[in-house]
Amino acid sequence: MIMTLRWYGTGYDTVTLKQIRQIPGVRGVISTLYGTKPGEVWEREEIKALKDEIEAAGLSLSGIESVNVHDAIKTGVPERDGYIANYIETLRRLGEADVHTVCYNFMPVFDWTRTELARKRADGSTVLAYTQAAVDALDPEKMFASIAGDTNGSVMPGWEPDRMARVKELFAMYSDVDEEKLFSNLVYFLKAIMPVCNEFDIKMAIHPDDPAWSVFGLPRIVTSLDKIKRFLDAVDDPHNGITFCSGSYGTNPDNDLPDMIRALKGRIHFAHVRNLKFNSRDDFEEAAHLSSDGSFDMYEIVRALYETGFDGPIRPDHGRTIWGEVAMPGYGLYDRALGAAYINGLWEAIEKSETRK
Ligand SMILES: [Mn+2]
Repeated sequence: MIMTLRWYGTGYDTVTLKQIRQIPGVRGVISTLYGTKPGEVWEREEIKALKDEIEAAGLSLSGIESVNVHDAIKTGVPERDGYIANYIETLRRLGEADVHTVCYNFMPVFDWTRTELARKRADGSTVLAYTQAAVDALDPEKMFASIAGDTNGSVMPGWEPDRMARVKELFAMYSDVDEEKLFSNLVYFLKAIMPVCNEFDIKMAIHPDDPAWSVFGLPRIVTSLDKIKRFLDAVDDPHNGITFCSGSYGTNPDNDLPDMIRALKGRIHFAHVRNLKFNSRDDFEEAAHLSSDGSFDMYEIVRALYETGFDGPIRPDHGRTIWGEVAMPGYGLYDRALGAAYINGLWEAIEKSETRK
């Protein structure tokens, strides 16, 4: 595995490359051209500038999170072919720049859903949290306004204000898109992009839906092992793979995370590792990465990645906000650095105990 941290870019992130370089074992960052809009072709100069800046700091650009997929592709309207052509061109340019891992998602309207961005835990830290009752009581158009006060001035990826201003319109676009239609639109997209992925060895890593069930009646197709297998089989190419995000699949306690990792051997191209604490089945909050702080067995998750020969980029996922840091919720430096150190420690222990046998 290659330990990485997500980095939003100069001007967007409160964390600097210099700081990331000082986290032991972190070799790369996962980034994106944050200023681009879904559907645009990425400029070669901008890709190069991002890469050069990261490399000048002694790190690698280990992957892109995300190249966002335009709503026309997700909804399958006739304009999708033009947007797919643009997506292919962006992938080509990333491939030419020696980028080989691309994360994306196929979630309608909302990239991810939380009901609180700063729930206080017993230790005084604040975390993102989700309560089903709050979602059920909420008008989706007001979702953004209800959490916007807690973003510490950051623009939350997937919750950009200009996008949220169009929520009503977005819901209308998806009104006749059910799970089957969304699935066939995903397959159509994947079949179209596989040739360029093969040409440049670009591993596509779809991010799961978060949470792993339908919210606001919107369809969700990346939520469980059965559903993942269905689209991996539909486009059976090793470049069609997944991001294994423990904190997203883990929102559904029926998902056996280590078992999923083993079943998906060879198709996991990127790993997000984080822990959740369940207060009830319908209420969870993000925890420190340490197993005992949450509900997941992080040792078993990392062990399953090790045993399946996972060699892609891995990153600690959302961290708690601690030590007075002011940062984008989930994306401060301190707790993610602790998470990286912890995952590195688990990995070293597993590797050494395995090779000593
Ligand atoms: Mn994730």
